[in-house]
Amino acid sequence: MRIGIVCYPTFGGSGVLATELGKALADKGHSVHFITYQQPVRLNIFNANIYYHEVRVPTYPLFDYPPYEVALASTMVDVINNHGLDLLHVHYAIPHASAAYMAKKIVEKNGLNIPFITTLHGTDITLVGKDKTYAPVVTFSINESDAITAVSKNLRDETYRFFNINKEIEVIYNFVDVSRFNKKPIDAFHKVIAPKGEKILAHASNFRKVKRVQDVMQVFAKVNTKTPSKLLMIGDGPERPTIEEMAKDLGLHDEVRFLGKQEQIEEILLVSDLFLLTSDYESFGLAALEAMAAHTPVISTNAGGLPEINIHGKTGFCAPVGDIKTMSDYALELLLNDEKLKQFQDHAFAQAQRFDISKIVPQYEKLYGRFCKMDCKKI
Ligand code: GMT
Repeated sequence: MRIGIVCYPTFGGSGVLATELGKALADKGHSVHFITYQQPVRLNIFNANIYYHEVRVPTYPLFDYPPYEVALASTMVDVINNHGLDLLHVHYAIPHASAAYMAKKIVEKNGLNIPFITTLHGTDITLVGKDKTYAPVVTFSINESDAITAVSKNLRDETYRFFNINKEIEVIYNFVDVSRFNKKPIDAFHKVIAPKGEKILAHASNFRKVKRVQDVMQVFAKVNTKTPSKLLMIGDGPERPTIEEMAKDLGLHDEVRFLGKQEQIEEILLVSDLFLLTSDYESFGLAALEAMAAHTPVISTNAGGLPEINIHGKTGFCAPVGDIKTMSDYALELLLNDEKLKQFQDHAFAQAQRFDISKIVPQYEKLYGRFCKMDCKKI
């Protein structure tokens, strides 16, 4: 099939997932056309089946806000016409679904029927999408999608709750390439981070308010009073300066390391004993799944779709949002009991295997197959 993928090219979960999906589809012989304003960060390989089309947004003195959505729709039309796409798969509703709708309508005038599939990822619904500034367009473009998928049952249910959706939303969970994470940890790396054999806790996110990174720091502060430990903060974003200050104020400057954005996140997760995700909301929590694939149990909140991924009492623990004490007690329950920690590590890895790329990508292929025209190249 010839598939157009539209996503945000950044480190955010939706962009990572879309890029990994495109790479996997290309490996299976499909032609994959990424349409974004920048080369996606995870698109770091050469594959003859992958094409990248940059959306250029010319500036003009009249524009306070250059019209990205118009440029995106026009690029989609161009790629559909010049590369004979069979379908478009857009990740994150805003503004990708409405741009896809516009592109679909434009090519329809030339007798082309291009289905578009919208995958909802989280904040496109729960935070940004439901804002009344965007809601009418989001509702319309979701309803106009030929198929809609959500990355968890929770996100599907939230979408029905917030918007007037008159179509089925199918759940296709996010995935992880377990083979990438299932490696031996690098000993030397462990020694550099924790020279005295301290326990290592990790957190990865885009440091936005929704992640409640202050809670990560507070949980760690409590853990650190009971057991020698280090905290690795992976990623970057608006809350980082505040949280760096907080680490200093708590006297944890030497125990916390800010690693910034990391492409080889698996190496860090592999040396970590626990992963912390204290978010206000996560539709899924791809970062938690990646941790589990690296045999790292997760202490998370029970918000959104997290309990669908992090099985309480098995792969880690879930606690109410903001409940620092419970989260730190759970963390210590594992960190102070090697046998229990090992059990949880095994369960975490087994859970990650259920979300392996080999199990989820065929679900997308099956979905695409429903819309594939008779003359569509099957592979
Ligand atoms: O986590 C973020 O803030 C980034 C955001 C995105 O769209 O890039 O992530 C959302 O999509 C991810 C991939 O499906 C999910 O794993 C995240 O849980 C979800 N984030 C939220 O719901 C806050």
